[in-house]
Amino acid sequence: MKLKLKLLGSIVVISIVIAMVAGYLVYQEEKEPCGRSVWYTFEDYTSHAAWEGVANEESPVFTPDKYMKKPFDFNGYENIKFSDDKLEETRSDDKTETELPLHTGYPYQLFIFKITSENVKSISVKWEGLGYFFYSIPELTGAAVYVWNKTLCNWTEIGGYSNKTGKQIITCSLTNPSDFMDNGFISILAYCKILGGGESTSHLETDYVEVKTVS
Ligand SMILES: [Ca+2]
Repeated sequence: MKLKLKLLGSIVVISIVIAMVAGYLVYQEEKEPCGRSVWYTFEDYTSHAAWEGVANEESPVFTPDKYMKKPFDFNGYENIKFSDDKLEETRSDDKTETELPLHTGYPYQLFIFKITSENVKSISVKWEGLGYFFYSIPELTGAAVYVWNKTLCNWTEIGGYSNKTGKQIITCSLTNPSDFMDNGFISILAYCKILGGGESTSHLETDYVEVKTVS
């Protein structure tokens, strides 16, 4: 009788453990229905790359390679790898002397991320920075962020702002990642919307930029 009770007790204990493990596994399955998230930042700038330049057009019209004017240097990458109020600046008078008209245009920064995630279901982009002609006059501020859409062969604007002073954060989630991943690369363009001219320079500054993929 004692042996039977012991056996019954053991069966009950084992059943409870199995039920708990099964419950835990179901919970894990429900807890992560969206899969795995991976963040890409310029902490790793051997995989990703950034350039800066000054454009003549009010909005981007060329393919990403045309915006690869001046590569970021070490300090440039250091400034954009964290959201820490250390900003990398590009000014409208940063043009080389061979480019005319001198000191006129829209400063921009191009960020290209190499994405190694597989079966990507969505892409989120975050940019922190500012564009301005006069930092302290809201009417003279403005920037926009674009992502290269290889399907449309054009830049898709994912956000922008104007009439605000201080650092701004622009975020966007893209649910059709195949349009934006070009051979595993995503191109993001931050663009000052204020024309700089002569000695009155306009500025584009980036504090931080990141891409998150969900697979
Ligand atoms: Ca920073």
